[in-house]
Amino acid sequence: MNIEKIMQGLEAKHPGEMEYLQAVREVLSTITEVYNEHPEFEKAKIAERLVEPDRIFTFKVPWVDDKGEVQVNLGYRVQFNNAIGPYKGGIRFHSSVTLSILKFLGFEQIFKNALTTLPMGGAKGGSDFNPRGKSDAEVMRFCQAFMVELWRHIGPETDVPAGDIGVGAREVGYLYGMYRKLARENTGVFTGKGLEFGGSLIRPEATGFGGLYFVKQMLETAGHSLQGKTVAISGFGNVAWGAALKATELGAKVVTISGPDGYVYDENGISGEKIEYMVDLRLSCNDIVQPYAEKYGVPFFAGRRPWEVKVDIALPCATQNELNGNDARQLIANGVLCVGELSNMGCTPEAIDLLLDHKVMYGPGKAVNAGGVATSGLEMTQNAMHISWSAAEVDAKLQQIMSDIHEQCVRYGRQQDGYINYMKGANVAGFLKVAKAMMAQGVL
Ligand code: 2IT
Repeated sequence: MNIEKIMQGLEAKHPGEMEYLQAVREVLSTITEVYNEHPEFEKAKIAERLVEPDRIFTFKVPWVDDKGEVQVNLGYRVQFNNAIGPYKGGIRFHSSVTLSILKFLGFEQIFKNALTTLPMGGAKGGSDFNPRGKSDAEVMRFCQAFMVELWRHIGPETDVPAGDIGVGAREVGYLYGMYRKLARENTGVFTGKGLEFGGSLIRPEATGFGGLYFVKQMLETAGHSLQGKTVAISGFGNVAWGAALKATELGAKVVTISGPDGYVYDENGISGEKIEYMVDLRLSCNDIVQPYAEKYGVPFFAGRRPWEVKVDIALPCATQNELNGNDARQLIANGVLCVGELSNMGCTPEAIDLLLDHKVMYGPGKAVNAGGVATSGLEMTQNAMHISWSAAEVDAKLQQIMSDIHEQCVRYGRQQDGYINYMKGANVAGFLKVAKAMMAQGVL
């Protein structure tokens, strides 16, 4: 594989799409070795075919705000690859959303979904709509306007969206409601739905729970345990909440959460009702964590990130590129054991290189946060069977899936010296599954 040639081609066609190019380069550079062992991949131009989405829908989303003013946002759905199953991936509503962001997320989703062992292809969608400060009625009108365009492109066996940043249970409810009305069917085309209309138990917790099951296995494989470990978490949304719950349950102590305004340091541990308070913070739609510091009388560090705190485990749970080279250097200097990405592409390439060079355990988002979409896959199964499983059944399946993902990473990522390069392991395992499916189905 000639990576530079592929990258130059992509840069020329998609100039300035930095996040997308970053995600593609990371995957290609870790799969080169295995790619070159399969001359049939090169002949079939698997890499060149994999890096471009199958198709992208871009649409206008006009809606009326509470003052009666007309607002216009952009909406997208990137259907990246459906070689192993229907397109599957979340919808992100955030002011930072661009095509580059959604293409990187859709690309990552292909490999993540392949790792889950379930039949799901890769996709992502979203809008530059900013939910911050919006009323409930505005969110509803926006979701309905978004779905008026999107509904034609999705379906239970075609493309199954879910939540992501800015899209939680409330938004999924409004989006799904409009889909159901327009399509005149109730087939569960969204995941992350409310329990009353086809949602799965444990789906809200799944990304965080799955992440901690994975981190637990990473630690145990290296002869450590979660018991008594200190954990820095970034973000305060759904993923951070689930991670804090499970980390605490497994005996670790979570000492930070963060928002765009800064981070709070709670040395006594963020547990019990303090974790539930994170939900209030999120529902207030102000996108800040400072009120936590005021409520519980703990320090707040404005404009700073939690990676400067001395901890055993760092879990980025907020957004892409939220842990950079300087943050990694600080964590390493403080003796960090493990960095697990619960956000997608949470670490910059420089941060990853530093962690790998210093033999810090590093779990990439594709593996660590795959429990969310895996449980979405379980929601699809329950909908297709018209049944619902108990929380214990779903949790047991989630644990099994995270364990299978860990095993795949170890299989393809273990180095001669015993160190496990989870990034390489996850990329190679995910890639091989998709590449073999593409080979078997011909040039499409
Ligand atoms: O990044 C992700 O894996 C998600 N936002 C969840 C996607 C899904 O379809 O559940």
